[in-house]
Amino acid sequence: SSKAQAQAKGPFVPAQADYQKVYDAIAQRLADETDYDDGSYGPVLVRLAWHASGTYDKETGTGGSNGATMRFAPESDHGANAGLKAARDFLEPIKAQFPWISYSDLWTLGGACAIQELSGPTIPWRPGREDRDVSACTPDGRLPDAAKDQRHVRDIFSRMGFDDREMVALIGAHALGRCHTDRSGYDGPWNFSPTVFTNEFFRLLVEEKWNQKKWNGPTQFTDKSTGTLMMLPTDMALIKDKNFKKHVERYAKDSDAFFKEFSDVFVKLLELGVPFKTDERFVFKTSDSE
Ligand code: ZEM
Repeated sequence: SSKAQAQAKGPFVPAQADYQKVYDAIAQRLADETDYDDGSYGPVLVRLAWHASGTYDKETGTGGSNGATMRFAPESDHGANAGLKAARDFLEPIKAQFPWISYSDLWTLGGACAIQELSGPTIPWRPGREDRDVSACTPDGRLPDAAKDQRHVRDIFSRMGFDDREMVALIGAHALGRCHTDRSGYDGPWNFSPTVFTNEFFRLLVEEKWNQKKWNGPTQFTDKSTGTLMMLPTDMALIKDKNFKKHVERYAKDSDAFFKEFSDVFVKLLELGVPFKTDERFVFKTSDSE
């Protein structure tokens, strides 16, 4: 029919199965490329998705994952984004294989895939972000500064539209990955399994004794038991502030609550400011379930 012909000639409209192929390609590359950091690009992919999204300002509606403006200077050169080229480059072969996906969808899908592949909760994901040009770059200073205190954490995350509980849940992503002296200036991982998504960040925060590290670098904290783990000043703020601490204690005891609440708030983070045309979210199969 003429309708079928028109559809055949129209632009390619990807379906869930097409996005699952992208997910699978990212998961396969994560499994293949183990010669990096603690053996996985997963943590830095999560950080890319977070920094792409965490520039959102609810008052002006600017920033957020829509646009993928971190491809361009000045945003790529913002101090907070140091090291994220590793994550962007990791995803380039995926973009080449699936040229129809926008960078902004790809980077957020990369974060969702990494969380799931590193044994974290399911992250339902919605397509529809469109890339924007350099003029949409956000000003420096929208992402949090690890040297600061609870007031700063609240200022930054309430600008995105999050409440205390959501802020604490989100920062639980520090179960993953590590700090690099040549990126942020800080050094070390938050726990002993930095490539597995767990509630260990919270458990260690409440159960360990944390002392200020004696070194020439920026102020950070180290665990009394082994001296090999780290906390940032903003991480310590989560137990200094009693409204934050009650959620830290809850997540330390209840991994299921953390997984559920993290998933909800990470989905929200990845969608801030995006003018979606559809309400439907996709739940992707992990590599071990297929
Ligand atoms: Zn992070 N984060 N982050 N974070 N982050 C680092 C690493 C990682 C803060 C911060 O300054 C830093 C959230 C919130 C906050 C991840 C995810 C999320 C590093 C180390 C710093 C300094 C960077 C380096 O040297 O490579 C601050 C101040 C935060 C809030 C107050 C939220 C929210 C996240 C996701 C939901 C992840 C996964 C990493 C590990 C990256 C890697 O390369 O291993």
